[in-house]
Amino acid sequence: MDSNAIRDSTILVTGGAGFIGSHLVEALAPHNEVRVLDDFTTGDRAYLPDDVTVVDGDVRDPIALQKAARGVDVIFHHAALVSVTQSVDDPRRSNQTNLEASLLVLEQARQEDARVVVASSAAVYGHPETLPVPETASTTPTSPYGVQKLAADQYARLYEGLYGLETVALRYFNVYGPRQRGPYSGVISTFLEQARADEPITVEGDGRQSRDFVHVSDVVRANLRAATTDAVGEAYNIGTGQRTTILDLAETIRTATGSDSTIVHREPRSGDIRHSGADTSKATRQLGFDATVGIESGIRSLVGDDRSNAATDTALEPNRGGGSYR
Ligand code: UD2
Repeated sequence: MDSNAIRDSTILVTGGAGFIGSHLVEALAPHNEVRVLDDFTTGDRAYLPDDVTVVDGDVRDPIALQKAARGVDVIFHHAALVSVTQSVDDPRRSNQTNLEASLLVLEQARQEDARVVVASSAAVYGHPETLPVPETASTTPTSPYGVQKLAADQYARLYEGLYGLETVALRYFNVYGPRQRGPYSGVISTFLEQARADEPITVEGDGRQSRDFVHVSDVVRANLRAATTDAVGEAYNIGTGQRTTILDLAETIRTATGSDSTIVHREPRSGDIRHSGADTSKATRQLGFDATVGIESGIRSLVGDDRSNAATDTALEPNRGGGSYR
């Protein structure tokens, strides 16, 4: 265990039964009293350790939030509608969860004098003006989702300045790992499913667009750093600093799975960002964070999961093998 790691604290994880939240809960639970607020629309109780307290409710509901947050030291705010497409289809609905609820969380944290770690996104940059993109780059989101994440990220900064609340915003690049699934999940889980079924792998556009894919175990480590850092009131890029094209990703997944899938091209996604990659030097300098899982080993470990047919198991998970979230 990292000597800086948070322990003996009372912690709320909103969205704690979801993809990123549940991995974080798993890392926190052995050393802290952990509560989870989740409405289980995409989350799953099976992901949660037995000794966490579950509040089954919507993060937009102030009563549920108040109940879950009473007496906490830290709130990790991961409840969100993560689909960019959904946010384009229904901006007001996604605004309620991604922005209005974030403001509720910050207000509740003021009541409790709790630190807040906000899940922000690379989507705040829109088409990045430089690559890799630093936190100081201009922020011109191309989707309601990006606007909502940017506003929540800015509110976090503002609450530190205005009210002295300890806040940290983590701008995740493209996160992948076990438990990422469903119609709105990312390209890696989609390609893996297609490869496993020997169905065509659907590359949107020419496939030469690139992303910075960061493994969920690294994202958990960044959260643990954010919980104890003195450098609050700041936003940090959380990525690997390495970019992979979608076409290379398709090939890597096809090879790793031994799949017979063909690679087919579809229409490019409208408004798709061409290239995205993190300058992570600020996180390195101020949080002591560096990603440890490269794309090839991250994919291999995911494929290993599939082969062993274990829905949530991975060598990179802390309780189930050699890896850890330190
Ligand atoms: C955005 C954010 C990411 C996160 C996510 C939440 C950026 C750079 N990234 O991810 O941080 O907030 O939204 O949803 O803003 N693709 C295919 N075939 C498929 C599926 C996807 O080719 O079957 C392509 C897609 O066109 C895109 C890339 O893969 O170019 C990544 O798509 P994604 O949906 O996994 O993630 P992205 O970058 O929209």
